Amino acid sequence: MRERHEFHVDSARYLDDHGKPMDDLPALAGDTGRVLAAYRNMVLTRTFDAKVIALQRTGKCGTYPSVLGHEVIGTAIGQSMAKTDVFVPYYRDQAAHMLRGVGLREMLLYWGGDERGSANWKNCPEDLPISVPIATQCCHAVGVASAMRIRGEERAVVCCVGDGGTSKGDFLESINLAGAWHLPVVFVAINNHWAISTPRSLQTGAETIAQKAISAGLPGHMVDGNDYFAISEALDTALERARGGKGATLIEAVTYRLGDHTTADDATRYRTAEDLKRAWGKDGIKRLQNWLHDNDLWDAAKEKALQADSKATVEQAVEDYLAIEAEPPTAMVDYLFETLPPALQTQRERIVSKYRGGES
Ligand SMILES: Cc1ncc(C[n+]2csc(CCOP(=O)(O)OP(=O)(O)O)c2C)c(N)n1
Ligand SMILES: [Mg+2]
Repeated sequence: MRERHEFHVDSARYLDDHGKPMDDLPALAGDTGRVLAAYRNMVLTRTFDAKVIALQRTGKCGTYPSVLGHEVIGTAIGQSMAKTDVFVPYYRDQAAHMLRGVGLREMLLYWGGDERGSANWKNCPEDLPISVPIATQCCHAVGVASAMRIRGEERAVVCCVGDGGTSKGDFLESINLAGAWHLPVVFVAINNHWAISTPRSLQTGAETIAQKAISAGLPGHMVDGNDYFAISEALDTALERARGGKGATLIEAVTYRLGDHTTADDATRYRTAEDLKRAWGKDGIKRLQNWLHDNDLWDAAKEKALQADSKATVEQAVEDYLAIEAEPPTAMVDYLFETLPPALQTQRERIVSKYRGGES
């Protein structure tokens, strides 16, 4: 006798590429304030992103990973999370940080290669600061989530990871633990089709990334990450489930990385203009803008005002950022230990002798 064990992965989207509903929308679409706030955050994120790239190109900012194409996912995360939840991000989560209380100036300080931005994390609930991990953050997320469970708190963790990150052992070990211990964590695997120059098709033999959840005993959902309603609904449901003690969820949010991997990359070397053009046709910001227009919630004048407002907000943040004097090169080692170990002490002396005025 044979028994059959069946598993499935569902996928969700509500709006077509032009913003026309393909199905009845979830109730959250009726929350006009929420939807408009989301649209504003997406536009601000995109404005900020373009400006940081320009700053990097003119030597005023360090290497920066563009968030182009991820604005809808980050915005939905920032909105769905409660203040008491903890965000464990990766390096392309600017849209969520903005809604979690991280200032644009603080992000500029971080990407500018100046860690003083970390002082301002006091404004954020208890989030882990921006970092540049591939999947190590998943281990941190289950650690934070198990602390919440031990303390019996009604809180949850949201952890972001890229499609490339889901090939790593620390991601797989973390979802396994989250499943075994029923931890209050929502993993958002952001499938932007690329891991630097490695395409999604070479990343894994699995048909979907969401199905990795099955091996860990978690629900796995695939959602269109350019569909604000689909991703928000999936997050709301998964977070409620986690906070209610029902365990973890893996959401695969599908989008496309519309920019280079970072400002140190040139994606034209490994992908075609046609692919990029096709991806722009699915842009989530334009899709939501069309929907807002169709529902008489938006017009050209409002768009013009929002663009001007976003630009002014970003310009002010840049002005504040540029007004802060850069740390001397010795700052690289000065805040690591109370007493510097000998090897770092030697490095510090070299910095001081090499750079006049290197002393802080
Ligand atoms: C352990 C480790 N291996 C490799 C790298 C170099 N690296 C940085 S980002 C990246 C690609 C990650 O791709 P993905 O997880 O899909 O995220 P995306 O950048 O597409 O958002 C790689 C290989 C690294 N930082 N750390
Ligand atoms: Mg990727």
